[in-house]
Amino acid sequence: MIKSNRLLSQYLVVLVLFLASGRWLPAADTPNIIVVMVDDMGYSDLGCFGSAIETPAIDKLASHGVTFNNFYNTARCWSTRASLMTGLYPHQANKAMSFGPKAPFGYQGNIPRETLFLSELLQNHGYSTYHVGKWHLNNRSNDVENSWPLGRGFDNSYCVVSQNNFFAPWRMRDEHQLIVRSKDPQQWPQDYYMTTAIGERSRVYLEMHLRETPEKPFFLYVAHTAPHFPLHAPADVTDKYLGKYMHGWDEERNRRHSTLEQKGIVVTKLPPRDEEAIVWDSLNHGEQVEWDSRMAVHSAMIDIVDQEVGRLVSLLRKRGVYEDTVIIFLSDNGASAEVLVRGDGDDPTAAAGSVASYECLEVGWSNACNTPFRQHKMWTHEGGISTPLIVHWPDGNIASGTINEQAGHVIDLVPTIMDIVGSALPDTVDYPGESLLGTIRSGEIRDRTLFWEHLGNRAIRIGHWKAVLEYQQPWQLFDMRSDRGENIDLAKERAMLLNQLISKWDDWAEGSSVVHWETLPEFHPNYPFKYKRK
Ligand SMILES: [Ca+2]
Repeated sequence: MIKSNRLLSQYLVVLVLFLASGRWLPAADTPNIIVVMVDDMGYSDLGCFGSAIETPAIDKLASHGVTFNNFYNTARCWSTRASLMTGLYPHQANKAMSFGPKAPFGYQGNIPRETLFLSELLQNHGYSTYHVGKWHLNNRSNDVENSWPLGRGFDNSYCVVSQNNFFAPWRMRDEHQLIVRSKDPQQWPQDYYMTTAIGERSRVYLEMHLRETPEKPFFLYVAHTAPHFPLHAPADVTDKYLGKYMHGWDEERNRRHSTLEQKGIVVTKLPPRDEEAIVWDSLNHGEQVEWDSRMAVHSAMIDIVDQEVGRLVSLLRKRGVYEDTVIIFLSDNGASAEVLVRGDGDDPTAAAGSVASYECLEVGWSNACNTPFRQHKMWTHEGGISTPLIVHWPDGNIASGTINEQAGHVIDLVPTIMDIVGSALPDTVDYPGESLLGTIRSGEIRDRTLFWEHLGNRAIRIGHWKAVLEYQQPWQLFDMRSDRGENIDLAKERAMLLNQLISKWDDWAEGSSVVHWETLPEFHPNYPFKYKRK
């Protein structure tokens, strides 16, 4: 009986391999590509990066893939998405801000029609292309259709338009249709949750693809809106984490810092608590319970993203396309210290994470989520621009299970993905990024020169040196080999080196449509926001 079972299973394996190689798998040199991007996740929010949040599916991608620990985004939602899609710095794509046609190029918000998107490049290379979730690249002009996913190279798109309620996102673009539903959460299914819906549609597209165009490789871009505020999550998942953060943000930072060092992901002195954050011990018990619940909801939001990643991976396995699918995971910016109430406002009597609440992490927890770094979303210090980047590709002959210290930036993903699929980049464009495929396979490290500008915050990294400036503050200089916590400012000690870096930043700014924030006052009368003050 055992023997016949074994024979049967061997026969099934052969049958599956035959069917797979004959029809269901794309050619070996054209793997499928999945990009999973999360929104406002802190550097150490994944379980494998030191948090207590349960992310087993993403942790497994990391342990079987290559994890970049020196990878960067642009510090903000739309600008990172512009770079992800175009391979350009956001200013070069006219998407540093969305100030409209009167602003200088770079800050208007309309990505030029002739700037090709990753989706268009892959579509031209024979890929079926699917978008699910956040977009944030539509513009202010009347040419709305052209700037939505279906106008920019995606065959199918399920696009979240309103992001102010995870239980009732009342405006969506489902393919070409703008769907406007009730704002009243009572009119929505009680088990509706946006992250789950995004995961479900991802699997619907994947099943549809394998049913209808299995001969083609696919590109699936899953842009989760979690864990961006409002802090919303189903109570049963939040319950898992309630009470687990009563130790406060200082202790949480210490725990994460310790784990990051033990794992060798980042070794640096932990910077002091953000000066805007309240001292935990000065809070009374009731206040601590309230803050604990916020972090519990944040944890639940990431936990649910992970569950959806797990379901997607299971489907890839079930359909026999797991081995030759590249999965790339990252966050668009660091955790956010913003204090904003949008949508229908916050009912202070509502339970944390529930539909009538509208709360943010704020500075204390954001500081902890960005451990071991300084600052938050919107800053160009390490806490604003750093993200884990995980590249998982079972058939890709990659250095699986390694942590890669190569400095990289989201501008590298277009060159990397086009390198992976074996297609040349358009030679009409001077792409600022580089393919990471070589280092994904060999682990070899090269010096890079990378630049940032957002809201007047600036940075440049050359090799292990980073110069960084907070708007209206002096430039600082840090050694990234030993001080990613940005604790020891070497600006005075290494003034000549700093001047060289500043000069390079100025050259880059001039050649990349970056203007000095000081020259744009009419476009941002309310800046700088009080991003993190309670
Ligand atoms: Ca974001």
